[in-house]
Amino acid sequence: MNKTIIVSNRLPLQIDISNDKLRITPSVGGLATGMKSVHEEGKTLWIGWSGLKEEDLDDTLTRKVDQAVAQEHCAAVSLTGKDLDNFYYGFSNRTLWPLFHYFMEYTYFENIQWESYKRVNRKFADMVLKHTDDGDTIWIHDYQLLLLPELIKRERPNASIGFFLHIPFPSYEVFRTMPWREELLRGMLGADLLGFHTYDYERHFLSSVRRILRLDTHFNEISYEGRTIRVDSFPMGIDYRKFHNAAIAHGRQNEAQKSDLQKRLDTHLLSTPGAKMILSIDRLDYTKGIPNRLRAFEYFLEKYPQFREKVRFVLLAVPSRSNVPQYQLLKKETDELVGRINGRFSSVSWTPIWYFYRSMPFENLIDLYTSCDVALITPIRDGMNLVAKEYIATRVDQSGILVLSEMAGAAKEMNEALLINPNNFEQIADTLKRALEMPVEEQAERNAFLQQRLERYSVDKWAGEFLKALRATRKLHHVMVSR
Ligand code: ADQ
Repeated sequence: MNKTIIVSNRLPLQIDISNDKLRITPSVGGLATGMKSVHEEGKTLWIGWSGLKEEDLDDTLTRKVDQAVAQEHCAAVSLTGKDLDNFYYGFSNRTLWPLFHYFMEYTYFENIQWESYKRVNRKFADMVLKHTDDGDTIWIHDYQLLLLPELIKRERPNASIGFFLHIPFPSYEVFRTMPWREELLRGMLGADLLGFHTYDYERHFLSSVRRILRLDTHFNEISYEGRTIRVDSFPMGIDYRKFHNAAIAHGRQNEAQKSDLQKRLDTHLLSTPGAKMILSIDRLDYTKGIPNRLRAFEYFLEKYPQFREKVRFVLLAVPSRSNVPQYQLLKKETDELVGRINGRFSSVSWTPIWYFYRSMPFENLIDLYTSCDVALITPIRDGMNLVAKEYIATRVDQSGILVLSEMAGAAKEMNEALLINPNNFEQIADTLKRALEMPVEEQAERNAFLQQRLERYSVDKWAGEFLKALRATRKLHHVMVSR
């Protein structure tokens, strides 16, 4: 019987080892949640890195890890510290990530890292080939594995291979600067179906294929090496019910059930009549526009002093890729900006910014989403942005306003949010004022539309639609071959 294989850089689980004992916990990230419905059917295998370096495991531990992940229907690809430096922190996060997000000044092109990227994609391919037969369906995720579709297609020509990119695909003018642009495109074209979050990314990809590889494209199809490849957009959703129901349960908590964070939030809201809270949540990443957001907030306090002592900005930044130099600089810049703004505007009873630099458990995310009147999400570039969707899903009484950057893929489907250009401080300050003063009726009207859409296009629908389209391309292929 044909199998379905999911491949991503990381497995959807966290492994902790202490005294040679393993503890496995499932990951809570968007991808892990999204694929849960597919993976839980039990007929799929998920291939990826376990999160543990090869050097840290002896033969016995390796065997234990393999057995433990196998029980979760997963298989682990083994990566060394050097692989991580060059493939993950190197080519993936110092070349592809900045380039695809239009941060050309942060983009390094280094041959050693490219060679490692090819080697690690080969390692993934070997693991996939070990576990697949020719008729299987294989769904590959994200920018760390751009070469994998071709490596598999060569050996499994009848497998249905799908590829989904979670970050933007940049315009041709940016992509063409990549020294290995042809190899990367040909790598991706090993897939039968290529999925992107938005139509724009799809268009950019098709344009690079036409102009760099000189291939013919017909609407969203590419003819390549006797195959027809389909390219389409599949905007990723969230587990709407999980967030919405958690917010309903949260609203029913009595005092004893509340978290310490919630108690602090309540104290603040009760002690300041008319107090409002603005929230932002992201990984500490330069694409997320955190310094811009802070400067825009500072400008807002300058321009509209009536909001001083009334509005608090809760900034939650999750540590990320902290051994890449740009991320260290960003951390320093963020710390300094928060310090400067708090130093400048704080009074005895009020601090304008509450800054958390850590990951938080799901319960605390719900505390924040449900307590804050405005979500201020201002990426400079973002493939989609799930936080914007999660915020709306938790607004059970349909109050709350989402202020969202036009540069996030999510803006394409969230027209009822207040959309801003993250580089326009004047516009952000005015929009914040508008959000804080918006009548509840208007908030409810906007959120009703947003919620309906998010509920309809939930993440399992996204996964289901992609797999349906992938299986349909296989049928199309069979019809064309038998003609
Ligand atoms: P990310 O860049 O990681 O994802 P995002 O889409 O916002 O960005 O997803 C972040 C996830 O992490 C959310 O589900 C959020 O709840 C969770 N999270 C954020 N802060 C947290 C915290 N402090 N503690 C715990 N959890 C936290 C990449 C792309 C995006 C794209 C997704 C999915 O960069 O553009 O939307 O993949 O394709």
